[in-house]
Amino acid sequence: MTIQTPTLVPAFDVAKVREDFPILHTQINGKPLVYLDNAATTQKPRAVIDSQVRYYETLNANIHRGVHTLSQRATDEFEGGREAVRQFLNAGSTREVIFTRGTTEAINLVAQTYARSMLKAGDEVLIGEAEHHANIVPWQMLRDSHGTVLKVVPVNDAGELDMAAFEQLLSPRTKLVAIGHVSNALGSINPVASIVALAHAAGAKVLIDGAQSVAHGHVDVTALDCDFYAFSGHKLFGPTGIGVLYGKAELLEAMPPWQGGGDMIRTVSFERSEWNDLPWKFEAGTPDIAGGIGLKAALDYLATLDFDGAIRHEQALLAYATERALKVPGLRLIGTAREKAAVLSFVINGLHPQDLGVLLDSQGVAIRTGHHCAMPVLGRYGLSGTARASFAFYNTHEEIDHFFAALAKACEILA
Ligand code: 7TS
Repeated sequence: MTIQTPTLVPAFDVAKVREDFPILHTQINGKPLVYLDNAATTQKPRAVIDSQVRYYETLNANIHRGVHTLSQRATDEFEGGREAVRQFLNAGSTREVIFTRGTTEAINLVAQTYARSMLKAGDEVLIGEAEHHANIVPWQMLRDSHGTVLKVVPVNDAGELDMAAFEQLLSPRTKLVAIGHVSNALGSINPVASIVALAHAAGAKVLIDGAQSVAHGHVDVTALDCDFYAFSGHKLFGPTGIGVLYGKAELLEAMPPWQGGGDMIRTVSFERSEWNDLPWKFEAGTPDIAGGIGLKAALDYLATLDFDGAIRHEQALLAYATERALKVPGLRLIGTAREKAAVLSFVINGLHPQDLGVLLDSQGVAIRTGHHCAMPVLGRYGLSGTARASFAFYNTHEEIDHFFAALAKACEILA
């Protein structure tokens, strides 16, 4: 993920972009919606919403199995989604793009197929301290069933991965490094290119959890040279229910399938079955066809945007919100990494994050409160939850002003 530093370029036209997102013009509790929960899920542009109606009105048929025209059209569009993802990630081939339900399923796929077949008792899996539960629990399950060892790379007080500790923990026993690209609880951007290079030098493979990165910067899996990369469509302006596991073809070829059923086989007899080619070997059963088509619509939409401008705009929002947050009495920022994306996580002296969330909601402001499915790293800061505002390119400076006015009111009520 590359975030470029600002240069003299035209400003990103946020007002125009907001027109593309119908939900941004709704009222919540009688107030204009200020949607700052983008790390949980992003809103959908009209093009994505329309793609769903168009699919069910004009294309609906099961894919990969019908000779009839509708089935072929649906298949072409769904597979077109795969090609759009390939281009978006700069993967070498659509064989390397597996559709899943989301990041969680993509990580579980790697844990249950790659790791179960390639790792043996005593082999080590390295994860970061700030991982989402989706990148912790599958490795614990593997450890408990398989005897692998789970090791954790700590973060420093700012929420940055301790790279010296990472290098120390890497050893010939390390077989897999599973690391988030961007932390959902802290916003820290991990130096994934260095992590991949170091891990490869030690003989380990690397899985990157890209759930929080794809919407906030360019990702190039070929340049990164990562072995696996996972993300969710719904955090990238696409529908829920569809996500992606990118994997290097030679690894995917060597991995056994995980779910058995239709579409993932070439032949079946009662004695034995032969697996289908990549990527379908990992896609048993009817997939989320509308989801794949909707994800393509999201990627097509992003391609029409000034994405570099969008990223700069988001970085400006983050800088502005951070500056304002530091002036709020009693506010403590959780996650102050030098390289950060789109997340402002905080606590305020003695106030329960959930109370803040409820009072903000009553003023139309949507944030997330709680442990953000990252309990271990919050524990590191002695917390069980934070309030988290997370931004997308359609947010505005005015919305941040509104958020801080609502926050001041909430603090006044709770004081
Ligand atoms: N990994 C990271 C880093 C995440 O932030 C999330 C979801 C996931 C994995 C799981 O993604 P899913 O689409 O499979 O559910 N994070 C959040 C969040 O921060 N608030 O709600 C969901």
